[in-house]
Amino acid sequence: MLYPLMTATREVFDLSGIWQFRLDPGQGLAERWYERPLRQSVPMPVPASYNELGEEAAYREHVGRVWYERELIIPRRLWGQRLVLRFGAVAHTAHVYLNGQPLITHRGGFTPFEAEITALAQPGKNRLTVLVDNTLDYSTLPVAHYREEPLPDGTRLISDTPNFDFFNYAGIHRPVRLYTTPATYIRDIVLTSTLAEGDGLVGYRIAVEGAERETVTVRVTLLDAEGRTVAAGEGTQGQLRIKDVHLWEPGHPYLYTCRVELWRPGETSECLDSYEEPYGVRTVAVEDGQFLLNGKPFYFKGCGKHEDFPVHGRGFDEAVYVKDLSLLRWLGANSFRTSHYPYAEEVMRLADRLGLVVIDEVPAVGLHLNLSPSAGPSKRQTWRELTTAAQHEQALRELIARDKNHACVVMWSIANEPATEEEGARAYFEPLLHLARQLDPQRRPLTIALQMLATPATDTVTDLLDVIALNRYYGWYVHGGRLEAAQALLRAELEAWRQRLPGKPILLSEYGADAIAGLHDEPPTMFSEEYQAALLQAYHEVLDACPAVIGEHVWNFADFQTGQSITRVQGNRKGIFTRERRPKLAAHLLRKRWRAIPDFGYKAGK
Ligand code: BDP
Repeated sequence: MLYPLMTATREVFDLSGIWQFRLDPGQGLAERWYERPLRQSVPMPVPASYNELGEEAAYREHVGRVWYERELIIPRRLWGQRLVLRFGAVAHTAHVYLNGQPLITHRGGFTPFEAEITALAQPGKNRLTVLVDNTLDYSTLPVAHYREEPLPDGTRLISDTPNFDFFNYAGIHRPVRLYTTPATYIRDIVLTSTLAEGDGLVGYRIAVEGAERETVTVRVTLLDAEGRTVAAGEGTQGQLRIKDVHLWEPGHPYLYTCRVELWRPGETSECLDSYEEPYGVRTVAVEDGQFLLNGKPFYFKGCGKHEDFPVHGRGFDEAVYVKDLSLLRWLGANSFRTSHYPYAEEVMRLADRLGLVVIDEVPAVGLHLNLSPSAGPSKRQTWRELTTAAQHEQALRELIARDKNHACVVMWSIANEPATEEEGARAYFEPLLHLARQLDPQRRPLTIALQMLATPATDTVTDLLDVIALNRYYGWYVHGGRLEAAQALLRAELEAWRQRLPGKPILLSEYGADAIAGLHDEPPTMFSEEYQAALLQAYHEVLDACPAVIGEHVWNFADFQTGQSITRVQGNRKGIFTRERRPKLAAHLLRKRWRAIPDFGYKAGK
């Protein structure tokens, strides 16, 4: 799926701003609120989460439906073009209506969707209505426990408790745009690269739609960073050779531009459609226990993150994205994971540009019914009770369709902390892994971040993956406060993985400790800044001594909001930065370490 771009043949209109908004007490659909202008509405920004934008608990703890509406004025001169309405992301289910007519429904809160509106729209004023439902359950990604229970006073309590550790922000989270294309247009561009003796071979496949599809000529041009043509070809597929190619990698994020044009036969002055895709040439492979980027052993230094910030919650904010990636570079980090869902397309474009490597994760989190404290003592059968397979497949398809050309994406994370030790896990994941390998034109490596019950002795899935990714909390949830025990347990587990799956690289995809900024103690105790720093330091000693470890991602980049519970103090405090992005002691420790670790060849000779 192409990112909406303004080109010589396309226009983009941003529909951000203040929309009308109303919480739905339950009757909105039955009363067909979409058929007339929204009554009793309040102003609400788009894009943003709505949860923190009202002082009533009803906003914050809301479960169910809300309505958004705005006027959409379409200039008459656009008629004759394809008019497409595109949503960057709506959490979690969106029903879109135009002038009271159903337009599109989309399930899944982190990937874009779009619909052509040419048939329903009219020149001038239109009414755009979006019904958003934030309900999650055992069939959705992420997974939550939806419950309705009677209270002694005769009322009903509806709760939707996340089976994951971040706040279930909701709303129209990413930009809504109206864009145009000509009637015959470029629908998709697929790019791949291989290297041959210093040259780059860029494979392309172009999907064209529309009545003139069979007759147009497709021209593909690769431009270097100065805008000079370095290779060109014709046709819907082919391969271009870039002589003495500049490779994309951290420290050298060189981007070419792939310009695609449709030309009518005989026409030489104006092309029918054009699009420009930034493209970094690089290769990725897992070989001999190493993660190879451009053939060189890469060491991941970085963090798991969240899209999370005060006031707008999970809403799109390019200032925060720029700040975060700048802080990552300040730390000397070279990578991050999009824990626990796909991030905004704009973040991916920035990462390409800044040379940050990304592990791209689908929103498959909470696929374990025996992990959370609310799970209770009785052992549940996760893979019998959950019905997420269809949604998981859709999320994977949509993520790969969206991010397949990004140089920054070097690996797909198929899930975070699923019950891979339970019966049924292998049958659940095998087809998904097969699908991911089929869908990705660049055949990137696959991983799953494993929770602590998935050990070398119990896990049933990881032999199918390319990289073992471990989320480990020794010294925190297990033997809290005891760093010598944490080191011994981590060391033993790494050795056990090496024995079970020799030659498979290991990434520490999460490790960390909560620290309340400003809380100090010596000797370090849990929740102090000193303890967080000491725990990271203790892990680093073990990781450095283990050649199979190809990287370290601290949990988490910044403090983030969660649901209310007795283990969270206004959220999860494992950030090395506060929620406002101020550094804790640990950030300085990591900065010292990571600036001394090279991106490539760190473990050479170890
Ligand atoms: C891991 C999860 C992550 C949590 C973290 C924690 O992957 O989402 O926030 O633990 O407990 O299990 O801090």
